[in-house]
Amino acid sequence: RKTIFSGIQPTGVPHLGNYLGALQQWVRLQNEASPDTTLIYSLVDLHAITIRQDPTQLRQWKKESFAMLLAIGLDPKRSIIFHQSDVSAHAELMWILSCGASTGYLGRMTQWKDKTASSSSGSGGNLKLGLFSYPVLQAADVLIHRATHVPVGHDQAQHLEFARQVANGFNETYGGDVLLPPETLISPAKRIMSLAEPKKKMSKSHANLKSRLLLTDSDDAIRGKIKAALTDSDASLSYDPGQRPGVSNLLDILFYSGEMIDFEDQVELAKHLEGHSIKALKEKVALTVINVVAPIRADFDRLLHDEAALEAAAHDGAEKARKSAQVTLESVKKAVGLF
Ligand code: AQP
Repeated sequence: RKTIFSGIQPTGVPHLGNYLGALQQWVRLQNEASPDTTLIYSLVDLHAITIRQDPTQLRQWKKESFAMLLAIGLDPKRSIIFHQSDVSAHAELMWILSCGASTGYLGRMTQWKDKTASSSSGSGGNLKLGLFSYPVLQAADVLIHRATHVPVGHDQAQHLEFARQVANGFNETYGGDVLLPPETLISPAKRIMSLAEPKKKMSKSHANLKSRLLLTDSDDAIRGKIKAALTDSDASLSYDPGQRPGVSNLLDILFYSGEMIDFEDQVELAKHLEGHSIKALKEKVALTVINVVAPIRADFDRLLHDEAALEAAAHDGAEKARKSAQVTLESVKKAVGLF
């Protein structure tokens, strides 16, 4: 039996990168799952607070992100959708696992090294413990539900490898098969890059609002942001992410937003569009993105206004997730000798 688990941080309205890189796959997995597959999707708010958040803003983002998961097509009757902090077993298991997690290994995680390198002190003196131990919480998220398959973006593959090591380490230490090492399902979509700085990834929390296409953006906003997207002075079209990151990002967006059905890859798509100006490419990308975003936006607007239904769905999801988590937490506590 399969159990699929994945999470997204409620650190803002999800953008097209989140959708093409992760959320779209969550919906596909749900719609193609056999009846005995369990699907669990979490809004990982405990991860969100590894960076300081404004409480009012966080509450709002949690609500909006929940509505968005429904708007993209996740069905709360089929998938368990819940706020991570509603299920305290995630944090409890994290503590137990962190007692066996090596700080050396955590310090070698690419994301931590990147953050350390970019922190003002350079030595990580300013960085917080929660950010350092983030992969342990991520391991707990997956292991607490005995996930067999975890869909993630390329950047998360290392953290999943860590989760497998944590599970195997725990089983070796305490005997038996208490924790289940999960398999990684890498999303087929590449990272979508920022429209303003195409060498950086599109991100929810970047200060520049024009750098991302939100799943709530109006048609005009989408057209405007894509029109303003940074490209280069070469008037022709070619796919070359290293040399031409802006144009290549637009081709990636086009490819993963729907055009991939007809083309082998982005190089072939670029060839097909030979002779188009950058302006014409941008218009085509905008139309394609509008086709993806408009129905999601309409559902989102409707759902966000039905607070009672949203709360009921979150309550129901939390209850189911608590039940799923309880089974693992009890066997872990027993194995460790906590009862
Ligand atoms: N630009 C992207 N392209 C493709 N996939 C992306 N993901 C994020 N950005 C892109 C994927 O979305 C899922 C959920 O992401 P997350 O919220 O858990 O964390 P994140 O990767 O840190 O996302 P953001 O948007 O950049 O948020 P902030 O700004 O808060 O850090 C993941 O599967 C991720 O791979």
